[in-house]
Amino acid sequence: MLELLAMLETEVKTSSPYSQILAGKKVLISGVANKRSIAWGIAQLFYEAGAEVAFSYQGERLKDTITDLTKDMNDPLIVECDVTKDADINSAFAAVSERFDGKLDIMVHCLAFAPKETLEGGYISTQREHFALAQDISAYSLTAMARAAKPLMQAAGGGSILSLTYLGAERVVPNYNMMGIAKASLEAGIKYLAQDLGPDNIRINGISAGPVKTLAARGISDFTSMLNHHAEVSPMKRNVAVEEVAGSALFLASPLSGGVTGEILHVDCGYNIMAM
Ligand code: NAD
Ligand code: 0WE
Repeated sequence: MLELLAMLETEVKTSSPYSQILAGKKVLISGVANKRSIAWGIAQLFYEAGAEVAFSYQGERLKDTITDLTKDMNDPLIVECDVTKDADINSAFAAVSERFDGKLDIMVHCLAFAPKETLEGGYISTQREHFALAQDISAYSLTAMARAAKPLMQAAGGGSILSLTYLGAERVVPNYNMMGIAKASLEAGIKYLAQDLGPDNIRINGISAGPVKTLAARGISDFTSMLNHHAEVSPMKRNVAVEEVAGSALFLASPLSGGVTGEILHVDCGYNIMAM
């Protein structure tokens, strides 16, 4: 019976015209920290859509986590890349190039960091070093990774780059503080990169996701009451699911979104349109 259900499921998946929309596409995904990571939701959907997925991670201890999560995938490349280190970016892309025959079709940038102190109290008290670190990891890293990905995407005849952002870039979200400034920089970077990469048929877009309870959210005090507020105010009267963020990522990564670049797509159950 279970076998029959599994077969039916496979049938439904493979008979959908879009089910293998990323067949044979070479993808690099950064930012998987655990099973709740938005990057992991995206990785699973892209894999189901036929992509060959490689992973980059921040620190040695995440390697086992990703190896464990991906045990049912086809022996993916899992490579260290702390984005604060140029040497890591260079060696990670060298490994990606070797694994993918010098080509890359899709890159997902799904990481951010600001020191804890900058996410509480007033933004006005942000220290110079904390500001620089948040910008380095959360915004500059997209530029550095896009530059490293460019020759591989040129070799593939084009590509699609995605990054994750948040409404705090556009409007004041209490306590998002330093991350809001870093996301504003990330979003402006997406637009300038779209100009630089467009002639090579490389698109770059952002997804502005509503709040999701991930590791990055767990450290935030009162995150639960924020989720409740979003669910009450948003037109859809609920919060967004990681699977929905992944669905929009699949659209932006695939030829379905050909002609879309430099765009920030809100995937937040409509929260951003509300004033009250
Ligand atoms: P997460 O904690 O699962 O992912 C954050 C990732 O950033 C981790 O994998 C971490 O290892 C990585 N990272 C931090 N510093 C790094 C460094 N120096 N080098 C390499 N990697 C580094 O949390 P998440 O919520 O899945 O976050 C992913 C992205 O989604 C972030 O850009 C975040 O700003 C964005 N986002 C999150 C939400 C939310 O509510 N969770 C909403 C909108 C946007
Ligand atoms: O981008 C984010 C969070 C990213 C993040 C989270 C942390 C927590 C632990 C960056 N740096 C750190 N540094 C740490 O030390 N989100 C969109 C989730 C988020 O974080 C908030 C939010 C929302 C939403 C912080 C305050 C208010 C709202």
